[in-house]
Amino acid sequence: MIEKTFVMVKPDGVQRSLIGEIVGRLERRGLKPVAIKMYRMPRDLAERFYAEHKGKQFYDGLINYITSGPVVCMVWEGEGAVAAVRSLMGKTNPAEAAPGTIRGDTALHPGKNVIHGSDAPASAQREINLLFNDYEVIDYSRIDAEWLKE
Ligand code: IDP
Ligand code: MG
Repeated sequence: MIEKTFVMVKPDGVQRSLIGEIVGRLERRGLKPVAIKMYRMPRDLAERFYAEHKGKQFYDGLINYITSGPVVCMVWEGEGAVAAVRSLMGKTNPAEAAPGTIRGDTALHPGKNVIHGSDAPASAQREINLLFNDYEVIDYSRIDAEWLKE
């Protein structure tokens, strides 16, 4: 199934010059970027974005972290895009993330884990709607489309 997923380079990823590395890995996997923008997340939006974590011990730190600097917000599309990005990202705690994954290769602490990716198609849609207007998500085909499917 062709899906869209929401991906964000978190403030530490931007500060540590990992935007290109992350975009490159998603491109190389065969996923197609359909929206990209740099953004500074206001606190109220961060709270809506991470509403499911309200009340957890790491919540305040998480909101401070995600609003601490610019992020790069993106929508990526492709066959099974949600799971593809989750597998490229690696586990939430970089200490447990496999080598070869983005977190396993670039991060050390769960509170600074470089990248966000939606965990299901429904949350992807919710997150895309929070960060993008319809006209910012581009509908186009790429020349390699035939070479990415059976
Ligand atoms: P995910 O980003 O892999 O989907 P979630 O469980 O949805 O992980 O948590 C959202 C974010 O909250 C994580 O990416 C991480 O930045 C932060 N977080 C989760 N657990 C911890 C923790 O134990 N300590 C500090 N930050 C955490
Ligand atoms: Mg999550």
